Amino acid sequence: MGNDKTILKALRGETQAVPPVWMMRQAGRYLPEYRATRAQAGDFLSLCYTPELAAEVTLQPIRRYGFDAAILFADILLVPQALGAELWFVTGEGPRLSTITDAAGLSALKPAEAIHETLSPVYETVRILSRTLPKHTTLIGFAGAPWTVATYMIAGRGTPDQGPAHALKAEDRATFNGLIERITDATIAYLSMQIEAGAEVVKLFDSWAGSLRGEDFDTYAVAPARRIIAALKDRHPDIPVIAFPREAKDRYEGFTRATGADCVALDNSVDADWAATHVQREGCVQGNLDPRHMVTGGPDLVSETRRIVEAFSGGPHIFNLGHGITPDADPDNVQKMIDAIRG
Ligand code: 1CP
Repeated sequence: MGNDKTILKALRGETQAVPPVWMMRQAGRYLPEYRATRAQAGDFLSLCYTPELAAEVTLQPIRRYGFDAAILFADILLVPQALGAELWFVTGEGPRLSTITDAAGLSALKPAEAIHETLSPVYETVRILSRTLPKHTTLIGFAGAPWTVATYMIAGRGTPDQGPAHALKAEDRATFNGLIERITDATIAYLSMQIEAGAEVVKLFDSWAGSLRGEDFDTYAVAPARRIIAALKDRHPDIPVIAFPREAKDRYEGFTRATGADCVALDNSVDADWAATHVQREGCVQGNLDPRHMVTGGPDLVSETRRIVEAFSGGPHIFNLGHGITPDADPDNVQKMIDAIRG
């Protein structure tokens, strides 16, 4: 069952005349129905932890646009919270967490196996979705990659250059490595449970991979992804994994092979023709339309969409944006993008 789903075909390496499409942050504030459900939930974390409402916002973009995949509605910062960090969201600013700055902070965290107590509502959201999604729609689960999650746990917030995480790495390597290891173990446990609940694909978001250079990229972007993917493949050999080492630049080349991922997601700084030659020959690629086209629309949106479809037409491709759609996007532009792909 489900083997002819377009997303799964692409992830098995099939080239398709019309690429399947979904969008990062497709359930989000640009949609009036999302804003209404979010208001009903009261706040962002209540939305994440109320399975009926999280499932509802996951389904909204599927109903409106008929995307080929739905992505579980949750957040990468739920894992730090499940490990014992404090997490809250400041309206108009973003997430805040208690910080980990030394060995004592690391040892105060809960063991990786303890995360399920906090995260069980997320698994219930996955179960609801696997019952209610249209038969041809693929359900994608996700987690943050260890480096990206660590940057938030160390700084307590999003940072432009991930400075506090780089500083801890330089000054207290043992604590830093211990944190990466704890997040890696928790991520394996978390994604395994999402798969057991019904996720058909999982995606690892390494949004800040681009600030890792040289050997650090191998140690903190490649190696944890490889370990997570190997552990998941061991338990669930048929579940494909999408890796997103955002802003990895030339390190996109070889990432599929080095990590065992089935697909690499490309941000919008990567040239599509370069990626078709250097990345797509190793496997499926996903991406890479600049999300600003969802705000500006017009003829550029259509020509850029067609250019990307054309560039990747010689191999397996899942159409997506290079990063999440922004709250100021026009919902009509999303339909124009889909029409340009399927048209
Ligand atoms: O006010 C709101 O409604 C909150 C906005 C929002 C949303 C819609 C946040 C806060 N998280 C989410 C959902 C979310 N986050 C999803 C759901 C599924 C979907 O794509 O539709 C996913 C996959 C994420 C992943 C996520 N959260 C990432 C990785 C991807 C990326 O965008 O780079 C990151 C870095 C986060 C942290 C986070 N959560 C929310 C915000 C505003 C941020 C970024 C904070 C920062 O760096 O300052």
